[in-house]
Amino acid sequence: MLEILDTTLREGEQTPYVNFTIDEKIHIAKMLDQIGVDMIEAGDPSVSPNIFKAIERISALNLNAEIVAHSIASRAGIDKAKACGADRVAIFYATSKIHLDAKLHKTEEQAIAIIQEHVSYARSKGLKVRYTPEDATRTDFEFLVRVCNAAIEAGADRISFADTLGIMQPHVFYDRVKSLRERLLPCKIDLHCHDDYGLALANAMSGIRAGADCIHTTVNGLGERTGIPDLAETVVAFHNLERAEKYNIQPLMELSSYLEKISGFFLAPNKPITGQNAFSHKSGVHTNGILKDPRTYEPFDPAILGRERKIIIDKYTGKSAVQSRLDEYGIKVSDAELEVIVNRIKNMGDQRKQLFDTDIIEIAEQVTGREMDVIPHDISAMIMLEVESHVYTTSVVRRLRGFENVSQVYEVTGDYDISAFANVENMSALNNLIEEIRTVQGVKRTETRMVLKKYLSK
Ligand code: HCA
Ligand code: CU
Repeated sequence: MLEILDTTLREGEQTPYVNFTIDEKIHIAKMLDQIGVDMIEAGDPSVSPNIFKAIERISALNLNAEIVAHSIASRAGIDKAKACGADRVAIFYATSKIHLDAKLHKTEEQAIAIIQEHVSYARSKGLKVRYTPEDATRTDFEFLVRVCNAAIEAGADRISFADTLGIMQPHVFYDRVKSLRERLLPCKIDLHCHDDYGLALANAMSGIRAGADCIHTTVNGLGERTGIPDLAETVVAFHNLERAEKYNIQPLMELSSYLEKISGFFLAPNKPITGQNAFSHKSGVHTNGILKDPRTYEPFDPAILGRERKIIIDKYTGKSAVQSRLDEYGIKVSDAELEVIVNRIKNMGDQRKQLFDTDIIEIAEQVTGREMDVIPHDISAMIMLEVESHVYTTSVVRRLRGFENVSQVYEVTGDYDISAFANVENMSALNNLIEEIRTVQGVKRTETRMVLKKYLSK
């Protein structure tokens, strides 16, 4: 059965400019445990005192997940892994010729001796041991098998087959993992696939098919350079495509948004599963299909993630989508009026980027000559923010831009430092948004102004 090791707290914190506080790490670990990941790689305790403390606190939580500390092959590092209370130490030592020659200045025989010595040392301390041949996919295969079997003989019960540079392709990786499985002494095989060519999850899935046991993930695909497989994509892909259903899907979205906020590392809208556009439909042909039966253009129901589908109204929109939006508001129009409304929307879409329900209602008013007594479901609001004097305004702006509902952010002069334009579905969403904005570090005070009527620029 598939296993997942999430390494947001170790590999994820190796993302350029991303650092977590201890409390943030504890929150992440608890949510990962709710999702049901099998192992949490919580950090390398030798890197900094706070990383040590974070692993110590996470180990003390007694989560279901096994807690793994990462370490280079050093006795001091292994001692720290033991001292912080981790269940397992993951010792990494590179095995490719380029790493041995240029970085470690060791021969293959010396490398084997060092690895065996440190695996045995960690075992003697009562730790479970994973051994990672770093840069495994560029390592001579015969040597790789020898090193891994030496580590297993010394007491490692897991090997992490690391595609450190993300150079594999699914069919090549499949063959490699299959041979490795055949040639290794009994052990579990982890797959640590980097995403340099955008193939990380595809490689990992094919490695599991070839007989490996575990995939390494991070929330939002964080990690060195382009990161590793995203936790949500991995869980949902296995759940839907492979019927591996042991993980809890519902908290994935919340965890992804939480990571966006605390890391300042924002998802591209077209990112699968958790991206803003993952369940949005635009062209007339697509929206018409979706309105008749969502299965026409949705690979699965967004409700499994607690998400909703969205129909975008703009110049690509056809009559059926506009009619259904007007129906939502109880606005009745004739066929001829509908045609004019759709044309106006197309013209406006040609000039502007985004149409809100306020705009659509206004167009309906203009076309029919009747005043519509309806309140748009989506509410526009200006949120004014005062920033603490010791905080860079730009750092708050950066966080604000990560909120899905905040469309425009301005740094301004006057009593407030920032003005943000938000568009939300209803009052409670607006309330939540303001609450969340207040938790952003450096925000001292907010004032919200609801937009009653909007006048469109010509
Ligand atoms: C690195 C190490 C590593 C280790 C992977 C693992 C890699 O930062 O180079 O221990 O499973 O990608 O090789 O992240
Ligand atoms: Cu890595």
